[in-house]
Amino acid sequence: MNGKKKSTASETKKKKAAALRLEMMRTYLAGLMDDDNYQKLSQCSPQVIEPIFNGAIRMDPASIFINTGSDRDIDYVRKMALAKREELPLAIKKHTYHFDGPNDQGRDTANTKYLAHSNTEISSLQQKEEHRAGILEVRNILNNIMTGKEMIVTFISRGPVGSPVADPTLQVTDSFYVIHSEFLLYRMMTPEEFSHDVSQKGYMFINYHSAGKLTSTNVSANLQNRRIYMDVERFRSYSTNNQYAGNSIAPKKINHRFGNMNNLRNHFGQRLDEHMFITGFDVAGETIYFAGAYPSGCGKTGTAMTGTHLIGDDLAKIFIDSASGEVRAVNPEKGMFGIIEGVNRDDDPEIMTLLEGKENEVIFSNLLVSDQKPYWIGMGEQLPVKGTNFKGEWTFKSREPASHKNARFTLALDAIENYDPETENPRGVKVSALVYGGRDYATMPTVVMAHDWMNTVVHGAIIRSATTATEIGADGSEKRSPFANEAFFPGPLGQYINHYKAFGENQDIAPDNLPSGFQVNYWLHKSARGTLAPGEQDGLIGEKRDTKVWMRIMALMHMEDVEAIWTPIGSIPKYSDLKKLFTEITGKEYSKKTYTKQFSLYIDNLIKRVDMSAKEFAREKGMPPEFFHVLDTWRRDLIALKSTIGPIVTPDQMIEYVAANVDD
Ligand code: SPV
Ligand code: MN
Repeated sequence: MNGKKKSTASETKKKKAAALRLEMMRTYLAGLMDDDNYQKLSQCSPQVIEPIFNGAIRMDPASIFINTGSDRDIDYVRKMALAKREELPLAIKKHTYHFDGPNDQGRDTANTKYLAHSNTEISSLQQKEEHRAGILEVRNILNNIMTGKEMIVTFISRGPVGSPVADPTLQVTDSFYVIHSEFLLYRMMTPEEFSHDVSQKGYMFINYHSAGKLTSTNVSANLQNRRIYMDVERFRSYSTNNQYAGNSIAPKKINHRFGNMNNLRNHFGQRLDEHMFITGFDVAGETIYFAGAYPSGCGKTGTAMTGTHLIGDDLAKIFIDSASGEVRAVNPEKGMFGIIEGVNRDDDPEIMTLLEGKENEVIFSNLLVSDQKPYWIGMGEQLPVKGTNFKGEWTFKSREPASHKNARFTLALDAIENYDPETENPRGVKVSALVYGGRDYATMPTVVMAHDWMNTVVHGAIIRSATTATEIGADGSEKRSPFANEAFFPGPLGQYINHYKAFGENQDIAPDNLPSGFQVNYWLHKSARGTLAPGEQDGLIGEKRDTKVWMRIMALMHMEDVEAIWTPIGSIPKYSDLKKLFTEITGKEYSKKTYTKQFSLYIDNLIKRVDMSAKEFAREKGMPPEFFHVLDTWRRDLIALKSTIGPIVTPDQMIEYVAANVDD
């Protein structure tokens, strides 16, 4: 009796204290905003007001703008981005451009760190900072960072509004460019909708960003204090003194990492947050959706665009819908932040139409502007004699690159011709196949279909790529790139592999609904696959437009509409099927010689890859033995094949070998 009374008394006290704190927070925030914004703020639950208050008191802005995503609010954001010269106008009315500083053109991997407790394990491929020390360090940088500036608060749904897998995400920033970009890339919610979503889901991602002090040309001045710190214990991020979207726009890669961590902790073997496009193809009267992972800058957007039903080009939240027994996926984004180099009329007509169109909004970044027109390398047009680019005044004579390799365009997907309205379906779309695209010059055949789920996991885990301009300081050297997601997976790789394995083994997936797995490689070089003819230039064996054929053959292989050839590492398509598709889709004659180059097994290279991968993953803690069993089996079968046929095995030889040696 006594105890109960006491607890009621302490509860009343707690409630009173909470009410007082709320009152204090409201009063403080009211002092920083007009009535209109205060009205919008008052739709926020106390839980949502708290991080807004915390941001304001630390960063000390002159005023606060509450962005509800309404037309009126977004107009203000557009206007301010121009007024503050974070964006500048182009001749086409809805088009603008933005420059990041010359040293702020990619993700800053050196200063991107996970803040985690000592008992929270972080991937061996990532950087960890002790939680408390990291927070103290970044707090020092955040103190008063917004003095004299306006702080913008935005409420985002990382996924279709109402989707059970969408992450409620709060963005606090002083950059109107960031919010304008986020308007094109993400779904915005009202404070009321957001507060409701947070209370239903019991979590939110909280992101603080400041571009910091700006130079006279409006780029971040204090790069020495650039930090991208991610508190994975509380899903809060602190991004300071930067503007490049991969660092500043937290709902992209920063929150993608939180999504992964959340899955590991709360949805083990049930949800995957992947660095994947989602795109669909009409095949035999059905729409088949693929999700595909490619390391940054390795053709992911281009491949996504080959689909007739585009859902997304960068990220996928994949989950098991237990009601239907299907593996389904939503795009946490609704826009595209695409690499612009090499985008031209011949290769990317749909994108080009938008980049030149008058109807849709586009933000260009880090390219060349002359006479209010954007130019970039590989646009298929004569460059002007002079202009301004992200480094300043540019002249044709200077021989400096006109645009940065990581120059981008930002636009909303619904402007694109092959946009699929299913993008907004809170239940997502059914995923039939997972594709992993490495960038390797010599080893992996162009298309390989995994034998089973564990083989899919191995194919995803062993892809490698050359480093690209999406990361600062990239030198083009080859590195491992498990699932093209290693940069964004906070946990240890062993845990990730177990999580993937458990996902495919989840009993909630109906047997027919388990996605097929493929590894693709568009990057084979002529010199690595046979000798060059006298005078022949080295280069890629295939072309960009062949991607359509590779996607179609994978759909047919998945549907078992075509026969495939068994090999130790997976099955490969037959020449006759590809030849037909090449004629049908590209109008191109596909020679047997090219096919043989693209699909022969170079056994020594493959064994090297197997051994290297086994060695790398043996260093990871907690790896499932099944993973190594797959690699051992590949190795055993490759050696047997080599001893019968030799170090290079053509598809024709493979067919004969299978007939003689392999039981069905
Ligand atoms: C990538 O590099 O994978 C991108 C662009 O999609 S970034 O926003 O930098 O991550
Ligand atoms: Mn990406």
